[in-house]
Amino acid sequence: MSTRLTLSSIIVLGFVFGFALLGGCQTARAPEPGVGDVASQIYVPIGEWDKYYAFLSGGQSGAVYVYGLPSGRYIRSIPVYEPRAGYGYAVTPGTEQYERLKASGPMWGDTHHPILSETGGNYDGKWLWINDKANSRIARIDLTVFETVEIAKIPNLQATHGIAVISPDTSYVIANGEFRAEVPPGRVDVDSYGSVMAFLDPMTLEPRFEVLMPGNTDINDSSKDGRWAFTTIYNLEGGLTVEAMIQRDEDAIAAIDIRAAERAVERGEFTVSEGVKIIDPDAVTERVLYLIPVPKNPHGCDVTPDGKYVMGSGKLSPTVTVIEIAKIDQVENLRDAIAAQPEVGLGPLHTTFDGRGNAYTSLFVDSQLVKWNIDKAVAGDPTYIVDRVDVHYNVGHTQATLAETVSPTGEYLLSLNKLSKDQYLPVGPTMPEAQELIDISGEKMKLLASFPAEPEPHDAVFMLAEDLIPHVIQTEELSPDAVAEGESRVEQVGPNEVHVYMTAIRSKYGLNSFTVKEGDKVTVTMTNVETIRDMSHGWALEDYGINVALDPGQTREVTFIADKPGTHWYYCTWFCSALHLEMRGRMLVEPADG
Ligand code: K7E
Ligand code: CUA
Ligand code: CA
Repeated sequence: MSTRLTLSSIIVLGFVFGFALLGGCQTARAPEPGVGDVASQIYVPIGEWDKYYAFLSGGQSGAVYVYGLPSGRYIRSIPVYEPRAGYGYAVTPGTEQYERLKASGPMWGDTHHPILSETGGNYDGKWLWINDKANSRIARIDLTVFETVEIAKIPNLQATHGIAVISPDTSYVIANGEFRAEVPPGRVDVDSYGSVMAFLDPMTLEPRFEVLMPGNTDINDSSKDGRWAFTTIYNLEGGLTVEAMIQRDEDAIAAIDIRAAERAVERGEFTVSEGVKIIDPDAVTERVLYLIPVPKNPHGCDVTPDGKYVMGSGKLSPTVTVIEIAKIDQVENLRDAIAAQPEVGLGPLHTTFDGRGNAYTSLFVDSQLVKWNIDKAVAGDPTYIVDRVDVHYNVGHTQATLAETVSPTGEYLLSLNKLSKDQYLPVGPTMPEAQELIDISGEKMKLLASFPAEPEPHDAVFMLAEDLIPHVIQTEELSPDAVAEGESRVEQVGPNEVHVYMTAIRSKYGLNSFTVKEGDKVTVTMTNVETIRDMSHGWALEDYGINVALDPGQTREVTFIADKPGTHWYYCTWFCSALHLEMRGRMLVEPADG
């Protein structure tokens, strides 16, 4: 009887369920995290979107990787400091992107920290910045098109490492130089090596001023009210060798009073180096710099979502130092600003938050993430450790969903692991790095998924898809220099200079062929006149190393010397239609000798 009842209820349920599906209702969605089995928590049905965008540092690839979470779908890369033919990015001399990258330094980079623009302490979906540690650069990415739009070398520093947005309204982007060198230039003896914290205009990336820093500055964050910039310092010793850098039992978290620094600039209390105003905290009338002692070679620097504390993760000390921000300029002895120093495990590197009063610290040596309660640690309650989960292996950076904003969602956490060892199919002596997705919505953490990463995963930031999607544009707006349909043409602009104007649309270029003379300087301006999303075209020119990508509505330009006589086909590099292969034409280069 009970069997029959169950069976019939299943049939009824199945009927209702199937009916609902046919009706287009979203009852097939995966259950909310914390409910159901692990597979269903990361399963996003085909055709549906992930809840989060994840922007991951691409490490030595010099790119930013975009994933969807929780599925772990790799969506695309955003090339920044490296050419990427697939997007026609910076591969071709004579294009804007190539010339911008080239002018800023080498054609590769070492990216670590993606950061997002904020309004009112929440992500506003406009910009993403990422550093290049290897070449002292920073870049700005436009999130409406997921493209790099600005790259700058930062004066007076070596090894841009920590970067951060000054909350709550992105008043500055800050970037430190991790390595101490002749800063400002002219200081040549190693005893006076220095470095700076650069306060950059978020749009132009030019420093509005820089502050001279002691030691090796590492990771940055800001207070939620825009008053303080924080950075960890691991080499107050000023050592030049590993041994020398670990002499002292204490280094510091530095707090820079931004308003005081601005007032110092107003009073003219600065020197100028490489065109940038540099403040020496020892030579100003108002206190700008506070060094709060924290144990041995700290690494991560993280401000709690409520803005109350800044934390330094111990690295060589098994502790996290919790500093009460409101006390920094109130106490006589800066040690009195330390609210707690909980022991968390071996090799604490970074700490992130769920917005419910818990901190999550990555433990490199223990290969663990540890969840601990901030209030309990501050109150001296020994039961502050809530949970531990093993990760595979040696986690570096970790970040929870929206943990850097004033509104964390406390749903997922990404563990960015330095070694994967035996986790994936073997691919030779070097194995991929690993990223693991952890559900943090419940009391206990739950490891959900693992996916490999290119070297070297450092940091990640997340945006709720519903917050970013409205900003993402579907097609480019036609620029004033766009080539209109029917206006493709060749113009002789000088004795040895030709300007070609060409449209691209399925499945034809505006010109089937054009003729130039050997040695001519040729500029090709192309517009993709498509008006629907995803209809991209390319323009690759045989034997000239040229590939230009054209998003719908986009106009791009390339300039080159026609130094190879003969027939050179150009063709579309994006499979745009059934006649994609036929979408091509010829550049005919007449030999110079006639
Ligand atoms: Cu710890 Cu550059 Cu974020 Cu890597 S830094 S881990
Ligand atoms: Cu246009 Cu293929
Ligand atoms: Ca040290």
